Amino acid sequence: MSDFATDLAHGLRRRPKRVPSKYFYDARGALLFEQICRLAAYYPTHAELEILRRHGAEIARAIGPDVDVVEPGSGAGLKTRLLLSALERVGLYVPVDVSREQLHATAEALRREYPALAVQPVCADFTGDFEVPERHAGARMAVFFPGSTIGNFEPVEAAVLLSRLARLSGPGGGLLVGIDLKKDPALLHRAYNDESGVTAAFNLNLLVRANVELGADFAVGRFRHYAFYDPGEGRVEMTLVSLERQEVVVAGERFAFEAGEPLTTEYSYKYELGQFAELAGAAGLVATKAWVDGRGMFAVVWLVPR
Ligand code: AVI
Repeated sequence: MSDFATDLAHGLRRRPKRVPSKYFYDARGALLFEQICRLAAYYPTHAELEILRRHGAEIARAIGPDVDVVEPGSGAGLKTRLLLSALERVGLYVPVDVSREQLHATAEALRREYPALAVQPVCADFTGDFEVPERHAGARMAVFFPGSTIGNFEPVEAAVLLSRLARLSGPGGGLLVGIDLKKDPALLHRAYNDESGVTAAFNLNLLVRANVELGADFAVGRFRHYAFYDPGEGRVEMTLVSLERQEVVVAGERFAFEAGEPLTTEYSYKYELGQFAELAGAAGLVATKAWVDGRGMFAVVWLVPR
């Protein structure tokens, strides 16, 4: 059985029902996510790009020259270009992603744009173990983890992931991490419930993917995208709510949904800078610098081993 089948069946047995958000990103999911990033209401991308454009030189100074860059969950690469252009003498760039086509297309484009740069893509799920290609002696490693992807992990898992990435970066290196900041819940609501319905399509695509890849029989029209901010938990929760009592078969197993029952598809944690520094501390990292956009929506943090 595929990991997707195992994880989905396992998540459907839980109460409340859950599925890991990493399964959003099949080819259609990746495209829908790119569309989300272009929405005016989805401020994280715009805010992070503003930070990288405005503070690129200072970020490059914090990271230092002669560095290799690894990017887990690399995606389409606009932020990557801003970072690579700001840094002084990058030897090697290692994008790590599950989407093979996007990974190789991005790698090819970067090789053309940065002829002096060695680009060695790794097709892997960065939440598991992955090998980084052989590096030249003495190379320092910066792990670039933008987009607030760290927010999609529950705090304990996030600390585990940060400490794994810290081991990858080694003693002289560090992690450049994008985090979404706590803010007016009305802005969060708009960002995760856009009027054009792109986020809804992105969320529902998980069921489409299960039908196509696993032969599941989700009646996609009988589920509704529902995202809300829980201020107590400090996270946006994306759910798919069953509009009626129904049964679904996944990998030969039958699952019952009550009318109104949610399937949680994603958590997106929002942090205060101090809170995130504490989380990083639990992973053996110190936040030495942070850059925030003009509206105080998003931060890019440079973390180094303690
Ligand atoms: C990838 N990740 C950081 C996005 C987020 O905001 O948590 C995924 C997303 N979900 C809904 N819109 C965007």
